[in-house]
Amino acid sequence: MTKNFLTRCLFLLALAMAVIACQKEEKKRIPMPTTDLSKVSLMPKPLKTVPTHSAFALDQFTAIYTAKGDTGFEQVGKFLSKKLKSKIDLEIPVNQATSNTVERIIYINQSDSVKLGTPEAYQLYINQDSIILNANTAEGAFRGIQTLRQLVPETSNDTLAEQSIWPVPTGKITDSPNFAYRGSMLDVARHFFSVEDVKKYIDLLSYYKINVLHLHLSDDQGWRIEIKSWPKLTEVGGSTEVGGEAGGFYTQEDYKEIVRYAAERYMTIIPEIDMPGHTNAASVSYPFLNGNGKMPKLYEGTHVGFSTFDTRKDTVYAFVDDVVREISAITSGPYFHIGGDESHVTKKKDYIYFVNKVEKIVQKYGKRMIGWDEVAIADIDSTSISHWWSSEKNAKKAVEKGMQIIISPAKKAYLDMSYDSLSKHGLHWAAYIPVDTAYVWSPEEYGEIPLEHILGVEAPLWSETISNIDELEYLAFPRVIGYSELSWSIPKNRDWEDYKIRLADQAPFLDRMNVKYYPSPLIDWKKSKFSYEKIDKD
Ligand code: TNX
Repeated sequence: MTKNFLTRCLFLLALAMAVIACQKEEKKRIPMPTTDLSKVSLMPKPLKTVPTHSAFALDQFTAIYTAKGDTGFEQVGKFLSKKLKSKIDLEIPVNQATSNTVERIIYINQSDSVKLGTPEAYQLYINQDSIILNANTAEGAFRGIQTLRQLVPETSNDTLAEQSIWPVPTGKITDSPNFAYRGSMLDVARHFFSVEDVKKYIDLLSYYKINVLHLHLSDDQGWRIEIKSWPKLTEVGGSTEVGGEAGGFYTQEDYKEIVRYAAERYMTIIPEIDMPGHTNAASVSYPFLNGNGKMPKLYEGTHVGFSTFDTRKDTVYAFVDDVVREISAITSGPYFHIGGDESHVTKKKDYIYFVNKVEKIVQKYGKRMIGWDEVAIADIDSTSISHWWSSEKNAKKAVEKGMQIIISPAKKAYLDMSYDSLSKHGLHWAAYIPVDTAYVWSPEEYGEIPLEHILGVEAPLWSETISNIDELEYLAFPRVIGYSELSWSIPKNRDWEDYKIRLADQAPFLDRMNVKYYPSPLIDWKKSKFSYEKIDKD
């Protein structure tokens, strides 16, 4: 055996290995959109899905048509077109005169026959040459197009046709929410978040059919909304935040823009002015408000429960009246949240006196009052709403008063609780909340709240430990997706094993949106098939 011969053998061996490697490469998974409607990872899970195992070929010959008039359907069609353009870079015309290039249509139809009992219900009929979305209201149609956005594959099926086609699996989806109120809360008081950040959060939430964003606009560390009759609230009270950074606030124009942007996504903004506790920033701005007997100073720490308004002064109620009036005038939704939590330095009788009076002020300006669960100890009206975060006793008291309850138990639904002891952000006074704990519980059975008293579910995100959008996203995603399913989908359709696969399949969307979600080790993100099925080349 010469050296030369050996070199040649080694060379041939290397070549053979390279060829085998190439063949293996060939056999690698090629993403192929599924034609099985029941296999697409929809989030939240729809009420009912019936696959018919074929595909609607979404392509350049597709057009969107909608119900006309001022019903809002045309805007929904345009929203869909815009979102598909950014997803797959395809321009889909909306309500343009029929031309002979149109081969397939998406029709967004106003239909009174959708008998699902809620304004947000919709039906999707996907056939080979048409997709028909039926809804009673544009709000229902808007929820329906979120499902349709999720049905369109991320990449086209280039191998099967001359032009790009995005096959949408055929079948029928019938859908309607389990709860009318599906929310998240953002604390913009402990750390301020810009209008752009809030808009991004709204846009992401609306993709998952969440329809309420509650903004915690004031706390000890900051006052975040312009009140024209009391300008120092923002000049002084808005000037700092936890950690001593610059703080910030929304002008009324900013706030109106947030409300408008949310309304475009059929989302209600709920303003919260937390009182009579959590009011240090207001009292620093106008010291006559203060009732804790100390000289108020700007506060950049994270303790709670040390501040209170002086509940026995008429001028305090004149102040509250102005604040509620100005904010209510620029809030299109029906609710006003008065906080009412952790008023540890307010005497019980003063607290009751205060809440009773403020409830009337809120009603005077045409809003329904919401308060954290403590408010149930006052003489509350049955039309007001209790926001259960901590005390089951208070929640039951609210039920006895005939009130509706929003379910936000800190142990299960607080987005500011860390995932585990290694988490970069968050607190853990209530619990560690890994992604499975966040999902595997039932709002319907949490405590003994009769179902008819449950308005819905909300996941609050307190911001003591987060100061920018990346950190916000780290705590909110992916858990908030689970809360969307807990509030939209019926218990029978919720299952952790099935959910965690669908959750992994959210990665391409979240990545495309540049969402810095927490890559929980409980989720097999890599194994995700991204809504595609494997095709075997053999
Ligand atoms: C309790 S929940 C609070 C907030 C804190 C939060 C931190 C509630 C009504 N009050 O003031 O930010 O815990 O997790």
